[in-house]
Amino acid sequence: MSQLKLSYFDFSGGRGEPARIALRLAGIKFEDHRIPLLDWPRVKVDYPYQQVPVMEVDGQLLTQSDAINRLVGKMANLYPEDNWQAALCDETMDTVDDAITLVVNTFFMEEDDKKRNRAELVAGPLPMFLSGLNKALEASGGDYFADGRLTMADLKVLIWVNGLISGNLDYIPTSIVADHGPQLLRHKALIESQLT
Ligand SMILES: N[C@@H](CCC(=O)N[C@@H](CS)C(=O)NCC(=O)O)C(=O)O
Repeated sequence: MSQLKLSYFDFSGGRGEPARIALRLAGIKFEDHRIPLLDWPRVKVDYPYQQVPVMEVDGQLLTQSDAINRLVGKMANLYPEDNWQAALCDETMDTVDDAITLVVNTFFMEEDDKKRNRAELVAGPLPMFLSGLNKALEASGGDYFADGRLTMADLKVLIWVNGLISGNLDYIPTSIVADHGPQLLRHKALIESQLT
């Protein structure tokens, strides 16, 4: 059994959360290394590309959340074996990551810039991503994004949707998912029912 250590920030959600959930769900032992946000400016130089999540596997470092999600998904049987279904799973994770990047880019803006930038996201790009994912979910049968079963794609969408409706993102209305991706809320309920 490999020694696993997953480093990410000390909160629930974000790019590190799908791998945490998958490892827990599969009962795979790992060190859940949570970095306090206040420590980050001091410790970021210790991480490749100065970003997290980072997964350590027997002392070797793996960066990039979706590379980590694929690895963990294979370990946890939450990643499709079929090539086409695996591609759909990747497509969903990459789409969500594009949308995450748009919002993360606004995190450290001055308040006025943040307000204007987020209003622009709410006016176009975020509804576009939500309705696109809503359609993709319907096209794959309405319950799961790939393989007709729970995969890493579902966990990545769930965590992103939970962030959007959390009320923690100023200037992004919590109704945005209901307004532009209503099936994603049904999907959220289905996936969460399998995590308890
Ligand atoms: N493409 C990378 C992006 C990683 C990334 O931007 N991580 C953010 C947290 S979600 C981060 O480390 N931010 C801190 C910083 O850039 O200083 C991935 O998918 O892992």
